[in-house]
Amino acid sequence: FGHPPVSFWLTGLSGAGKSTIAFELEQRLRADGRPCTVLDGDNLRYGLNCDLGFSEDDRRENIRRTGEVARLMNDAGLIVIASLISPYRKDRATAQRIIGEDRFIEVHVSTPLEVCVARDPKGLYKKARQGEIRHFTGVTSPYEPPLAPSVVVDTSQLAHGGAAAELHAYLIERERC
Ligand code: GGZ
Repeated sequence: FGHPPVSFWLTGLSGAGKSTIAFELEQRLRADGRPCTVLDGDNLRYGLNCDLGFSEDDRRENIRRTGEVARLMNDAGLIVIASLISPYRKDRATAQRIIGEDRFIEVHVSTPLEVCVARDPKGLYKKARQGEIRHFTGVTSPYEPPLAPSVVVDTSQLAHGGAAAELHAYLIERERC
């Protein structure tokens, strides 16, 4: 291989399938023998980002820190798969600037809100609608879709595992050029 490691940045609503795609892609890259790691927003909030909530300022800091970690990991030779709602365009632009334009791959996990609400795997949409969770993305907090993502995947339109396969193929194609 010997290609400089990239950072996939998966953005999309809660329940869109970001974490599932991230861990499936990690498995595929590991099978290729490529060092990689997942930076999952929800997981990072238990450690590195446990002091942060969901206000606009806290999300900005969450994304900035995760971008800095992604950069360090890329520098150390790992492919990074970051999966965070990252709802604000300006915060994703910050992550891109930190990581480096040439190695930042923005992926919009574009599963529609109504599908995410119907899935509601953790019951969070229900709670948000009942007013039990504040600033919930898609309900009481905005989501700004990327204007020019490198890849768009909608898990409601793809077979199981299809999105990770698409991202895997995207990277192979990109490295062929
Ligand atoms: C959005 C929330 C909220 C609010 C808790 N808004 O689907 P999940 O549960 O497992 O993952 C979501 C996670 C979002 O963390 P991120 O670090 O990705 O968000 S951001 O990039 O916007 O900073 C969701 C859960 O946390 N969760 N409260 N109010 N998601």
